Amino acid sequence: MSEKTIFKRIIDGEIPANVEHDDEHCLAFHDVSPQAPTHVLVIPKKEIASVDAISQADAALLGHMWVVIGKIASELRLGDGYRVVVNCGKDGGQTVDHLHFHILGGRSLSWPPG
Ligand code: DGP
Repeated sequence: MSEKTIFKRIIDGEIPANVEHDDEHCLAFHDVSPQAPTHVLVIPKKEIASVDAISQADAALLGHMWVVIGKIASELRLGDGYRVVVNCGKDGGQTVDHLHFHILGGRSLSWPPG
C-alpha cells in the first residue's frame, strides 16, 4: 500500500493542524506556509489524489465543499473578496497528492498567477 499523504495524516489525527472546519465529509485547516493573511486548505476526508481523480460519484461531496468554502470565507470575514485555488499535477504546482482547495484572502491578489 502506498504511504499516507501528509493530509491523510492530518485527517487521522497523526499530525496537528489549526482546524477551521470539521465535518463528516471534509476538513479545513490553516496552511502551514501561508501565502496571504488568510490561507486555509479545504480537503475531502475521502482520499482523492487530485482534480484528475474526481469522478461523478464525488459530485455531491464537491458541492458540499463549495458550500463549506463560502461558509469559511464568511466566518473569516473575507467580505472584500478572496480566491479559491486548486493546483493540479506537476505543472499546476500540486505538491500534496490529496485534493485540496486553497482559500486565499485578506489582501489584494494579483492576476494572472505565476
Ligand atoms: P499544493 O502546492 O497546492 O499541493 O499545496 C499544498 C499546501 O499544503 C502548501 O500550501 C503547504 C501546505 N502544507 C504542506 N504540509 C502541511 C502541513 O503539514 N500542515 C499544513 N497545515 N499545511 C501543509
